[in-house]
Amino acid sequence: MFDPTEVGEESSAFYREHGYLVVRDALRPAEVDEILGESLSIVRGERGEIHNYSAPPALASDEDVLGGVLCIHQPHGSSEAMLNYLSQETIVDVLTGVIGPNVKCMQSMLFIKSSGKPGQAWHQDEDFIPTRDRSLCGAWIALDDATTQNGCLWIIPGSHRRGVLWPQYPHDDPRFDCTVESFDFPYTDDDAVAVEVPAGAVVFFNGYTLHRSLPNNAPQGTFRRALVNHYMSAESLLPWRHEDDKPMAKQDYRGIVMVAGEDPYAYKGTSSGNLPHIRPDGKGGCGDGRYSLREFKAEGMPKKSML
Ligand SMILES: O=C(O)CCC(=O)C(=O)O
Repeated sequence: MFDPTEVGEESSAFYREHGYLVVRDALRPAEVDEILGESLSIVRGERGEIHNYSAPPALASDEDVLGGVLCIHQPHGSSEAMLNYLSQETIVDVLTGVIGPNVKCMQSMLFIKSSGKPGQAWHQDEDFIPTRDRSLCGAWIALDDATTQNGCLWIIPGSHRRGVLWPQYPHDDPRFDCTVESFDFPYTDDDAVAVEVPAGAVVFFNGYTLHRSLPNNAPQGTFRRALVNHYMSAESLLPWRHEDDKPMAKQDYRGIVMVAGEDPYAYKGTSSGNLPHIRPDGKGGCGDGRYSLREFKAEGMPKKSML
């Protein structure tokens, strides 16, 4: 695993070749502490309402409050600190190296992932956030030391290169949350590397790179927190949400934040974006229509929505 402290052409070349890159000490300890403090305020409901989430009683302990949440999507929609961290200096340096001079962000996710919480099954982020030029890049900021025990990322190096989106199915594997799983790709779990990183490191990964995380099996009362921000080239339209009656080829989601360079579509304006919301962790089941891979292959596509 290439693991530079300095970013530059060599690290961009590694990213292009392997589909990911680790930058240690990308954030100073004070920056990590600020994000952790802000995370607690968000989960306590002090930064405004979060769709499908009820803020806990004021007297609840920090551990209990954090322990109830797997992930909050779009925290930058309610927290100014989270919004500012979209443009953190080292992160933007790497992004302009691997994406180009003009970079926009469309998503943030704050994973709290306390002990006992599930991981995310194999997937490619471009399946969920399609770009037109394969420029999607996740910047996964470790807020705690991430280990195989507490559910670090696993990545299949080079899996982005073919530019293929593999099929997905609604798995029934209790190790993972309810999001669909990619399958039928020409790699095995043995091809994956565990990306164990200290707090303050950032893992950058391409939108076609297959990745997953396993459950947090660390002792009760501990967390594997990470803030994951997603970026792409500002030149690409973003056909992410069907917002009006435009044909598919013209769809361009504008709930974006520019973090570098110029927005060639600035004349369209921006929208406020998806509201902050909670990601279901599958506790209590994932609903009907979950399949083992064998059943899925035998029975074909389920009628219900797979997402
Ligand atoms: O942090 C994790 O456990 C999973 C993150 C992930 O899969 C993603 O950001 O796409």
